[in-house]
Amino acid sequence: MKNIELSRIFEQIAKILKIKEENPFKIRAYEKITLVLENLPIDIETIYHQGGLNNIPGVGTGIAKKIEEFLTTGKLEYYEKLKETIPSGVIELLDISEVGPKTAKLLYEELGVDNIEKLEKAVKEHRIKDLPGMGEKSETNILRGIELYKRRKERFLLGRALPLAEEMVESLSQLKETDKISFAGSLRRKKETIGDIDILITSQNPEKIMRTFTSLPQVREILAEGPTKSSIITKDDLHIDVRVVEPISFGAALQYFTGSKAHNIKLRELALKRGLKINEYGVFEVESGNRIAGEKEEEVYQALNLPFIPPELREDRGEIEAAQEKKLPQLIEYSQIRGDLHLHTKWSDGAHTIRQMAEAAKKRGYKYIAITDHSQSLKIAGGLTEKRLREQMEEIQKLNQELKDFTILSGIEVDIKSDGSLDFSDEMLSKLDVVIAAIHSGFKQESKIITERIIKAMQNRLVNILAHPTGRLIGFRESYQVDMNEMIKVAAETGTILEINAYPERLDLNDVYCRMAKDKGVQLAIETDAHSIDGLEFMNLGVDVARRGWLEEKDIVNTLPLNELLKRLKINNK
Ligand code: DGT
Ligand code: CA
Ligand code: CA
Repeated sequence: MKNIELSRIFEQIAKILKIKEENPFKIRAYEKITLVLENLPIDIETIYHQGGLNNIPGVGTGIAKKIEEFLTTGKLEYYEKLKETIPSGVIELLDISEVGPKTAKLLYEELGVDNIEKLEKAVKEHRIKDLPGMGEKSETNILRGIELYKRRKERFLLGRALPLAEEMVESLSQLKETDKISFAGSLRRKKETIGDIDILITSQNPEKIMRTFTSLPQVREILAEGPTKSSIITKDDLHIDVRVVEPISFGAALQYFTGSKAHNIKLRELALKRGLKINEYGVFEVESGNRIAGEKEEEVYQALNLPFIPPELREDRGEIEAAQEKKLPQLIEYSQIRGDLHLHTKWSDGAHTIRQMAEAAKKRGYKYIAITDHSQSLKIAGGLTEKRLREQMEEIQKLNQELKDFTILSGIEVDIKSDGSLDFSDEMLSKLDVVIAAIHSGFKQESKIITERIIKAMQNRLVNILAHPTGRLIGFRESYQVDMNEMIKVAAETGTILEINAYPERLDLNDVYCRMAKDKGVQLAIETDAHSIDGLEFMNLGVDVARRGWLEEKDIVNTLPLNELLKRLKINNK
């Protein structure tokens, strides 16, 4: 989705104009479009292709042209020119949420601060508090802003890191010197964001591996290069560590470097109680010093009389205790997914036809999909009126007669309006196979109001699934202030299925809430919310989240065969 990227550019434009003390109305227009884009639930590219830019509130001809330019060329001439009119470091200062344009200008003019490093230094030397309008509190705030900025820059979305890392592993595994190779660290645990990428290799020729790794075309900067360990930064800003270990230690190293740290600490304590020592080289008897495991990762757990613990569970959230009691969950696997229940098409804001989506889904081995376009209130997304929805249902019926061994379900992503009522009559909703309800506005309502609003929608017996339940966009937008205990309780009472939205920036519900939901007997659906054929690919990210949330096949409704799924959707316990 280019929405966030574009909104950042317009935000920057507004800020630069502010530094330059330009026309306030012009600045206001850019601020407005920033906000609109940030909250736009639909892909701006889709809207553009459907000729709908002018229907977006706050988009006049000038801004529409700029959006078009950015979408077609990947650049914005006006912005590039504007940036040249002030030192680039001063604009960088604006990336810190606590530094506004006025402050940036002040810092630059009074103290010569023109980058973040200098800013941090100035704060720490308490040179800021005495500037006009500033104080000790400003220094604390700016310092916190710098921390946040650094953290945001340091972590990558799983969905972005994974393909890049896979490409890197692919390159390295093709070397004839590479024997075994695996990810470790947070990437192997499939955490939603990744700090750095850890790769382990066994080889007879570590030097050759190091040389090849540090000279791969993806490398921008070499941070460290040693005989068995190197670190680099890629052109996409990813930080990658590669270690070559002895074959006899590969399992122990994999276990150690997969982490998490908390899991490993717990495991080491357990080992010590049994007179054993675990480290990245193996498992050893403390007294004799004898090695009893290390080549295979399973052996490390076996040495402690534990079954293998899947990497996704290794967070010290009770997995070691569960393993001791032989109560580890049988985690859901991608191959168990039989269909995708949240898809958009050209009928609203998607890029492909129903037939194209169905054929792509069939190719993935699915048995069914649900078409769930937007409802009428969402005009900018080309939301369907009741009439259009009926026409769509007819088209789906016809397609189903043609398709063999595959079924398209008729559904809708019905908008939950600001008072919790739904965008269609019960009469209309009752004709559909799948009803997904979701919020697309009023994200900032206070907790009590937004909780009641969502609950009201879940209590409608025709609502099957609640989509992207918390609304967060990782690194960009916080969750709604919804009371999660309450939401999960009502989902359990009403039989409402909660979505795990597999879109990389969403992953919503997250792992922790998934587990909370499961513990209360709530079922979930893993859905891509795809707006194009490519979007179907993110299903595996949703499965990763579900696995981190301890979910099993029985917890996920889209593992059911079609007839059972239809029964489940009808009953809904309501
Ligand atoms: P990240 O990179 O921040 O997303 O998270 P991780 O978990 O990949 O952390 P990283 O890259 O610093 O280290 C990889 C693994 O190595 C970590 O999960 C556990 C292990 N490890 C690193 N340092 C220590 C340590 O001081 N003690 C123990 N027990 N394990 C460590
Ligand atoms: Ca890491
Ligand atoms: Ca690391």
